[in-house]
Amino acid sequence: MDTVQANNLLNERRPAVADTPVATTRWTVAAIEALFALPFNDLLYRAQQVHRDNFDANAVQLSTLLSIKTGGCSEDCGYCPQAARYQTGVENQDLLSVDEVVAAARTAKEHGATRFCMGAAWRGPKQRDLDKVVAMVKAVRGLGMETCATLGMLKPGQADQLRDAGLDYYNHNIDTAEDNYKNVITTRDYEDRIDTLSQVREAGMHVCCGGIVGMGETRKARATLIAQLANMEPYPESVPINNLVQVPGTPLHGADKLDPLEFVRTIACARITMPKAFVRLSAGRQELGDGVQALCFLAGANSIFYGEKLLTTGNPDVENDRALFARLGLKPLNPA
Ligand code: SAM
Ligand code: DTB
Ligand code: SF4
Repeated sequence: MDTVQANNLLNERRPAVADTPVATTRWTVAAIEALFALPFNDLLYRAQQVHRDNFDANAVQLSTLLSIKTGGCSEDCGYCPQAARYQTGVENQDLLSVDEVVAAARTAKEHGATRFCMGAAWRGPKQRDLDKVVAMVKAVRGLGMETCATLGMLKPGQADQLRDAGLDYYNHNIDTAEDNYKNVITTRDYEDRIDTLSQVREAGMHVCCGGIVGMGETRKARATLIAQLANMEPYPESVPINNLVQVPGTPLHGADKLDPLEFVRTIACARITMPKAFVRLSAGRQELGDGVQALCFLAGANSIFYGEKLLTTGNPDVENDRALFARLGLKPLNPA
């Protein structure tokens, strides 16, 4: 496809119906495939323009992750080292205490993180566990940090409890395109994810929702994932794009590695289609290296996970990120 054809296809974007309250644009998969097909420089130029129209191009939001309950998960997500059924060497850890969580949040704040994200290896929280998470959210909020939690599927009423505790964001990824979902996860449906996301929206919390690439999917599947995120009404405030971290013992270990420039293209497509979202360069930064990360920032990524660990796998350490930010002239958004 040449650039003219690509640009023609981009015009396929359909404006939202006139009476829709939120100004939003519907993206066809073909239009996003056309973005992917642009010459790399044209795609990055366009993404950078959208980025500058909506954000300070040199500011990056810093979120720190903590695994508050690790391993032993009942689900079968093909990418995940925390599923009980895969032998990955991850050590199970029961739900941490509020004090342990607050201590980690305090350290994250001292290092400059503004958002603290608590992740649990659950299909969904039991009520007695949610009560403890509510206490954690209140305590982390009390430190003056934004709060995020990723706890799996929510039952009716649980989103309201989290909102009342002061939770700012709920992370719940669709992970992959709907028609690829069964190839990656069989213990729940794509619809289950959408149902929890609706509950989070209805409770009035911000939505953090993204996916994983590098799982052997086609470019069309990547374009479909981006379309499904961009066509949510409204689209998520925060969009983590993860590059699969291949963990031995998981079914996706050994999947064909994604060309790093294709990962950059995915970030650019997320930026163009979700102009006001924080697009997070998420898992997989260690494997990308500094040069590719710099291209991701140029493509419109403006958030990272900050701190030496994601949930169970490694992440660049704070010193490396500080050095990278200095080399690129980037600054943390709203430093503490
Ligand atoms: N159990 C909850 C759930 O699945 O929603 C919350 C925690 S789960 C680990 C959060 C997200 O981490 C997943 O949706 C997936 O996008 C991401 N993730 C897990 N393992 C990953 C891996 N090996 N590489 C990249 N992302 C991964
Ligand atoms: C997201 O999209 N990525 C983060 C966070 N949300 C919870 C998790 C990445 C996990 C990578 C594998 C691990 O460390 O266990
Ligand atoms: Fe469990 Fe979440 Fe991992 Fe799936 S991604 S196995 S639900 S911890």
